[in-house]
Amino acid sequence: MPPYFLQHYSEFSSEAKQLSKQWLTQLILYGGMSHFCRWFVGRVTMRTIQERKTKIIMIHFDILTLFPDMLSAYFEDSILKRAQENQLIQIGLHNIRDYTTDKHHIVDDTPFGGGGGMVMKPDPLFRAIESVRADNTHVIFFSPQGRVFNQSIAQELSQRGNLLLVCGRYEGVDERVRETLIDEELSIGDYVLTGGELPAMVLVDAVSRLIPGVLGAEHGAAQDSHATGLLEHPHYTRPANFRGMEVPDVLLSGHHANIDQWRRQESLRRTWQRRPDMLERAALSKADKKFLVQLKQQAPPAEDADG
Ligand code: 4GX
Repeated sequence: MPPYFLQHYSEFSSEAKQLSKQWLTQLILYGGMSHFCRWFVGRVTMRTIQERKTKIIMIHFDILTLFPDMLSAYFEDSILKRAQENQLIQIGLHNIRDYTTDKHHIVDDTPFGGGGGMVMKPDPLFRAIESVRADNTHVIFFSPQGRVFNQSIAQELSQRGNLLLVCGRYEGVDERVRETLIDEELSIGDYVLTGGELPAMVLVDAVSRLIPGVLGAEHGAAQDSHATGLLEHPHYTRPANFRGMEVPDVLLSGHHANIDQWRRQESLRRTWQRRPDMLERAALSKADKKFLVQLKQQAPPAEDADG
């Protein structure tokens, strides 16, 4: 006994038979497709979750400062704002002054031993750090006396889940804060600033863009200069002729192998001319080394004005 809807199948006109067959085929096909789609979407989601698990899901920055407004404007800018909306990074701004207990909310005092300037009092900083940090928090203090921040430190820090950045002002902080609460002291370069706020912004920016998903899918951080160990090749956009200045022919050729080779060689040329020290740490192929030998025969870096 066939199912009810097929009981009268033999009585269908050939046209109707044809039509019902078509519908049935479509039904099976679409059913199969939707099943496949659901399976596929599931697979992609699974893979994304697995990839995220092996890397890092999100990084949480806390920043202690006397001037939180200086930082909030920057973090509400496009890329870092989107990263926060997408739950890839979290940024907590905390005013050190909120952790004072005295009537006048005083955060600084004159140095023991005399001399000029002011020193940040230990108590507000102790209270702030102890209340904000978690067990796994890495506490960073900015000063010119720290290890000089670079791309590999940014990479290292991007593997951590919780960073607490302490921004000092005045002539410095009470030494007991450093000794007791600071895990690492960093400098962003050999010059003197008025506070740790700019270094904190620099660190958050450099570390955040290494978190998968913060930059667009198209532009990952993997191709960065410093990630590849070389400086970047020159870039051009339209027009091909701007005030008589031409774009190199190879970039207009559409020949991708040649374009890749040109870019690689210009990277090597730039690095050799401007930062020869970086070549010692770069990962170089046989072809790269051969090209460098040629370059070095042509001219030493200091004498070569520009490429
Ligand atoms: N890279 N500064 C910190 C306050 C201070 C003074 C003495 C400790 C001891 C800087 C830099 C920097 C200026 C931030 C002094 N803290 N920080 N500030 N360069 O110059 O990170």
